[in-house]
Formats: sequence, C-alpha cells, structure tokens
Amino acid sequence: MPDVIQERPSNGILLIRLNRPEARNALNTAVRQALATAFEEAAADDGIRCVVLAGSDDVFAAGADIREMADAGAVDIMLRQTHLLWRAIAQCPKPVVAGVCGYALGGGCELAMHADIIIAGESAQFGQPEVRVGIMPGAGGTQRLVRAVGKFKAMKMLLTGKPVGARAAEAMGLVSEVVADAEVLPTALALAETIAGQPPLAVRQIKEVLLAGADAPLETALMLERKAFQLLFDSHDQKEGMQAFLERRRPSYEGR
Ligand code: CO8
Repeated sequence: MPDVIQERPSNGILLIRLNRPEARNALNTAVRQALATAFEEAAADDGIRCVVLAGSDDVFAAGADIREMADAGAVDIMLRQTHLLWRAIAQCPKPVVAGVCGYALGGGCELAMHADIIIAGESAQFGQPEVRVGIMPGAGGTQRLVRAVGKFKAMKMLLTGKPVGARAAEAMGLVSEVVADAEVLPTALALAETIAGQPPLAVRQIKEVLLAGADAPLETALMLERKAFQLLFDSHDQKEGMQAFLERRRPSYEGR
C-alpha cells in the first residue's frame, strides 16, 4: 500500500489518507510530495468538490520525519523548499475537511491546520512539540495556531510542547467538532457530502474570501466580500438556487 492513499468514497469527494503507520504517519519528503500532488490534482479536477484528509485510525501524523532532519544543515533545509509542497495544500480552492484521531503533532498539527474544518476524535491530541527537539514549527505552526486560538493558548502550546486533548482543542477553537473515534471518518465524509451538494462557485468564493480576508484590514476584507458577493449574481447557480427556493423545489447546481 502507498504511504498516501486516495479514494473516491462518493460522488464529488476525494478522501486522502496517510498510511505510514510504522512511523506514526511521520511526514517524510515522499509523503509530502504525494500530498502536494493529490491536492494539486484535486484543485484541477472539476469532479472533486470537497477533500477529506485523514490519518490512520489511531494516529493522524506525528510530525515531520525527524530521521530526515536530524543531520541536515540550514542550507539543506532551505534547498528542500518544502514550503512549496505545503503551499499546494494551502492553496487548494476546494474545501478540506480533516478527520483527526490520535496524535496530530508538529507538522501533523500544522497539516490539520491547513484544513478548513477539523473533525476530531476523542483520542485526538494536538501539539507543537518542536521545541522539545531543539527547533520550532516551520510550516505555519506559530502563525496558523495563533490565528486559531489566540496568543495565550498558542504560546503555552508552543513554548511547552505539551499537546492538548480533543475537548481542550475544541474549547480553544482549534477543532470544529469532537466525536467518538469511530465516527470521525463518517462525520467528515457526511460533512463533505453536504458541502459537495452546495453550489461550487459560492463554496469556492466563501473559502477564498474567508482566508484572504482574515489577514487583511477589515475595510479591505469587507470589500473583498462585497465583490465576491456581487460576482455570484452572474452565476447560473444563483439564479437556479433562488428560483428553486421560490418554486419550492430542490435546486440543481452546475458550478457555473
Ligand atoms: N519522525 C520520524 N519517525 C517518527 C516520528 C517522527 N516525527 N514519530 C514517530 N516516529 C517513529 C519512531 O521513531 C518509531 O520508529 P521505530 O519503531 O523505527 O523506532 C515509530 O515511529 C513509533 O514511534 P514510538 O515508538 O515513539 O510510538 P509511540 O506510540 O510510543 O509514541 C509519539 C508516538 C508520541 C507520536 C512519538 O513517536 C513522538 O513523540 N514522536 C515525535 C513527535 C514530534 O516530536 N513531532 C515533531 C517533529 S518536528 C516537526 O514536525 C517540524 C515541522 C516543521 C515543518 C516543516 C518541515 C521542513
């Protein structure tokens, strides 16, 4: 079995699963390349409307592969250009739902934070333990975490390296929902199906505007929102959605 498995569990859904259990799904270069390729393909495939990203049943991912980094120098790390591989995930225009059971540590927590929605199992543990091995997060762990949970929770996690459990992560806004472990994948897939049934242009605009606007000044962000809102009125799906509502029937969206 490959280290990254792709499946099409239902129409419009791509399920990407990490499958390197012997190393707790540690993200080595091959895994990150496979992930980047999968997300690039998902971005280009009109048939995919939502991506579900999951680890194994008992671990999401234990971080970047420490064996690949232990002897590296700064220039080696720079030349690996791994930010380009992460960017392929961050820039996926389709919604990404992560299903997390067990450890999501270091690069694993950063990977989960690349998703748009995180469904956590009761066993999930989120942490940025890099400080314990002499480094710091390098794939957004300081920046996405502080944006998600605020300075004081983020500092505590980053400076101690201590993970937080699913319920604590939910309380601090790091996950969308906590369910029993056995329900993580079914919940993530059901959510993905709901999203896949929404009009694709509206979904795409919501994701783009939310992410771009979150780092822009409010007035700029509101303008971005307004322009995207206006743009959707030129879509077939806006006419169809509103007409279907008025005619009391189910809409049929075409993504145009
Ligand atoms: N890298 C490489 N191998 C790993 C990793 C890892 N991150 N995590 C686990 N493994 C391997 C172990 O070495 C072990 O291999 P072996 O059987 O050959 O000795 C196997 O997986 C099983 O591990 P354990 O026996 O430790 O399993 P446990 O269930 O007892 O513990 C833990 C699981 C708690 C997850 C534990 O393995 C652990 O603490 N792992 C390391 C967690 C960590 O420190 N992660 C942060 C890594 S640094 C990082 O992510 C930086 C991100 C920067 C992104 C940008 C990159 C350029």
